[in-house]
Amino acid sequence: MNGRTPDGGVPCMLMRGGTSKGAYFLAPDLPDDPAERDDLLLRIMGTPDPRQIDGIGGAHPLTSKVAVVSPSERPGVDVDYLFLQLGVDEPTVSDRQNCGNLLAGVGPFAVERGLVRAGRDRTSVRIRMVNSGGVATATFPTPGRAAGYGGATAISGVPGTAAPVDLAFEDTAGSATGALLPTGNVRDVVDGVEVTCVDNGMPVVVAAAGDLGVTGYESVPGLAADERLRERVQSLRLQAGALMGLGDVAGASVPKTTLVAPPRDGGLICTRTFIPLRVHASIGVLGAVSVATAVLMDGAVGHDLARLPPPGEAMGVEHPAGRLDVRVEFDGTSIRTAGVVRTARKLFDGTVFPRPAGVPRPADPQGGPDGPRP
Ligand code: NQM
Repeated sequence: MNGRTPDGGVPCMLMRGGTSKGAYFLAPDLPDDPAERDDLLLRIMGTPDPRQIDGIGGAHPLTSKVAVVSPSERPGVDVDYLFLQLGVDEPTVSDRQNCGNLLAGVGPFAVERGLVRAGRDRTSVRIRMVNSGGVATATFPTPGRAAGYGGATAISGVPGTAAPVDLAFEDTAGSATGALLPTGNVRDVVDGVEVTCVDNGMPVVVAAAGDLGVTGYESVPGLAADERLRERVQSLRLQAGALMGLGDVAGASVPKTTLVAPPRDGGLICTRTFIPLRVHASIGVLGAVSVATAVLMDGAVGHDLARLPPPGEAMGVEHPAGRLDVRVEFDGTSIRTAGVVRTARKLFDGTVFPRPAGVPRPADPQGGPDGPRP
C-alpha cells in the first residue's frame, strides 16, 4: 500500500540533515524497481538541469539528496536508510556512498512517520545504513513524545541553533571498499603526489594541500575557480579510485578528495574537500570521520600536519565554514568508536509532484525553455 495520490503526487518530507538538505520518503511510497524509482526521483528533483528549476533540488549536490526509509527486518535495528545522491546537471542517481548528514534526519523522520515510538524525553533509533551495511544509533530529544527540533546546538555551516542529534557509528571501516585502507597501504604515490586512501564510512583520497600547489586555507569560490586544480583532483581520484577497488569512478560520486593543512583554529586538521569535483561548503560527516581516522595513523598523509587533542576530547576537523567535531577512537589497527553531533530540522511535509515522464528536459538539445543549445 503506498501513499501516492491519483494525480501522481508522492508523500515527501523535506528536511535539513546537518549541513545538507534532502527529500525523505517512506520506501513503499516509491516504486520497488530501482530504475523506475530513480527515474521518478530525477523528475522530482528537477535533474538534469544546473538550476533544477522544475523540481525541488537545490542546484547543488548537497541539496540534491534523497533518504529512503523503511522498517528494518534486522534484529536490534529499527529502520533501514538508503541514501541516494542525485546529480544536478547530469541524470545520475548513485547508491555508492553514504551520507552522514542526511542520516541526522532519519531518526526524527522515523518518529514523524510512526515507524518508531518516541521515548518520553529522548529517543534512540538504531538505523541500518543500507549503502554500507553499517549501523548508526541516532539519539535526539522527543519532548512530549514527538520529534523536537528546537534547541541550543550550533553546527558550523548552519545559521542559528537546533536540537542535537547524536550519531554513534558502528562498522564504518571499509564502508564502500571493504577495507579501512583499501589500497592495502597507508600511503601511495599517485601522479607523483603522496596520498592516503581511507574508507572509514566514506572513501576519501587524502593529500597535503601544499603538494597540489595550494595552502589549504583558500575560500570555496577561490578553489572552485581553479580549473587546473580541479583537473589534478580528477586525475588523482580516477587513479586512486581504481587502486581502491572502486573501478572506473569517472561518473561516480566517490572517492572524495580532501586536501589537508595544519589546523588554524584549535582543531585536529584543516580540510578542503571535493565531492567529487565540486568544492564542499564544509565537509561531509563520514568524510570527516574518515579524514580524522587517516591523520591519526602513523605514516599517513596529514599525520605530521595534525595536532592531536588531549585524550577524550573531540577532534575538530576544520573546514571552510568552521569545524566539525568528531569522536574517533583508533587503537592503531581498528576503530573502537566513531561519532558526531549534528542537528536536523523538518522543513516541509506534504506531497511532491514529479515532472511528467517524457517531457523534454532543459538539457535536451531540442527542448527546454531556451530552445536548442549551441
Ligand atoms: O560524508 C557530502 C554531506 C556529504 C556526505 C559528500 C556526508 C558524509 O556533506 O557523511 O554527509 O561528501 O558528498 O552531506
